[in-house]
Amino acid sequence: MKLKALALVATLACGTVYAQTVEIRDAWVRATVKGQTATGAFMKITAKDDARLIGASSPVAGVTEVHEMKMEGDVMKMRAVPGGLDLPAGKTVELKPGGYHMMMMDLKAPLAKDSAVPLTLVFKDAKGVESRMELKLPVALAAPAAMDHHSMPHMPAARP
Ligand SMILES: [Cu+2]
Repeated sequence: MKLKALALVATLACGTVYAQTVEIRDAWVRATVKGQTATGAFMKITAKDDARLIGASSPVAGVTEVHEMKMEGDVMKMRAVPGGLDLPAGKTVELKPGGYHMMMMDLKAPLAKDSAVPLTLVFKDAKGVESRMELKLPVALAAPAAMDHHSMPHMPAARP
């Protein structure tokens, strides 16, 4: 069981997914428990040319939205990012706990640790052309430490 999980994480950590001009790294979804109906997905997104993340969907969730967390007085609040998330050319935008995140709501079933969740991202480039990217995200309890490339021992056998 442990070995299988490690292999999955290593594959995703070493693999990089490209749409035309967008790179996604270190993507993961937070595991949920029974009765929990929402969770967050996190990743690093780098667009080669100016673009915008305008939507997302997943078969495991009724609604998937890009959210941001903001302090309002003493209260941490989150809301959908109006018009989508700006991806300035060459700049890595990080979706992480406490900041921007992909909110997955109306979950149809609990997301078990070490499973994988399909996620489709929809981007719009500066010319208004939309493109889709299909991802498969590992489900974890917290940001997998192995996703830090620099601290990860290199295991050639585990590479795709
Ligand atoms: Cu949210």
